[in-house]
Amino acid sequence: MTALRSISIAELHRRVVNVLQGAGIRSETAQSMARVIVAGERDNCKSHGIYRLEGCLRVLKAGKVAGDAVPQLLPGSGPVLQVLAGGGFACPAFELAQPELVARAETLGLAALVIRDCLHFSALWYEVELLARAGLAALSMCPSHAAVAPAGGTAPLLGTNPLAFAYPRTGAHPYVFDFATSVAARGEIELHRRAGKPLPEGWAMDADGNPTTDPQAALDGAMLPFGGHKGSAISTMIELMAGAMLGEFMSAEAHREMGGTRLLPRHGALILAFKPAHFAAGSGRDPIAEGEQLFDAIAGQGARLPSQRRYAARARAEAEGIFLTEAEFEQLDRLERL
Ligand code: NDP
Ligand code: PYC
Repeated sequence: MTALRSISIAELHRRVVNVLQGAGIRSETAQSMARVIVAGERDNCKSHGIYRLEGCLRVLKAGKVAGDAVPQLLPGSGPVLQVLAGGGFACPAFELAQPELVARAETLGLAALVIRDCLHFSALWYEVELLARAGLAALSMCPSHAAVAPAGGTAPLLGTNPLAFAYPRTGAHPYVFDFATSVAARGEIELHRRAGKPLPEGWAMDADGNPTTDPQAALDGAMLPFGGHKGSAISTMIELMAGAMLGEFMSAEAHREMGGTRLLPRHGALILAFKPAHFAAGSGRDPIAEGEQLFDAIAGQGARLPSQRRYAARARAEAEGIFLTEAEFEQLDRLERL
């Protein structure tokens, strides 16, 4: 069994900021990126934790992200907010716009945040969970780079296109689900490759369109959408809503722009926020209490809620620190020395 050693959340944050600032990323952006990367480790979402650092540094070195971009929130008071990420990472753009998104959804009942021209490398639950903690239901989605074949197809066209949803709860962590619309996130395939482990069947096809369990052949070929034609359609919706509709890159264009999947994709992102009480007005019902009844009924069948594993990992990390392998500590040492 691999030996693990604990590091505090604050210390890991400090080290991640060091790595990012050392690579030339401006301080506020490095802080914002570290919050989301460390949250990934804290919640044991390994495919979007410190593993992502090398990808962030690689795209920076290639000159394909603006590490010094200062996001700009466009003025206005309507339901659609726009924040210009300026070819920078998405996290500081989201953080900048978040209070105004919450305020507008509170006032108008619903509001949408468009993040323009960003690199979105992180897990989407981070964004929707924050909005649900502010009492909003939220959806977040973005394209990625073409790595997934549409159901019935044989070549990469769609992105791994994540979709996250959150709903507020009383006295409990928000209900949150967040998944790639591919069978697994691309990061998971890369983690299997690094660990020398075969993929489960049904995740991918090789460059000739044949099913494969070899992670490298999958990375060179095409991933598959989850749920066959259903996942394929949801992924297509994300291309349309967070790509075509925003006038931003869809996954195939992002793929071309970045010269393949080696570099993080560049595109837009769409985050929708809803004030449940506005929608239930006149029904005489409490939409949050209604949600609680459903969650109780789900749990009553012995099923677990999505994010339950994540929240349990968080509680452990908050009590005992984050457990990393020696190889991960070495990775941090190496990246801090660059
Ligand atoms: P997972 O398959 O790991 O998890 C999907 C969701 O299902 C989670 O909310 C998870 O909760 C929940 N879940 C898992 N098992 C169960 C179960 N038995 N019962 C109930 N719920 C369950 O996600 P993916 O591998 O598809 O995606 C991983 C991450 O990759 C996501 O955070 C996504 O945002 C990110 N991503 C980001 C991209 C980007 O462009 N920025 C692109 C693609 C993916 P829990 O966590 O508690 O297990
Ligand atoms: O895991 O597929 C992925 C991914 C792409 C961009 C960020 N995460």
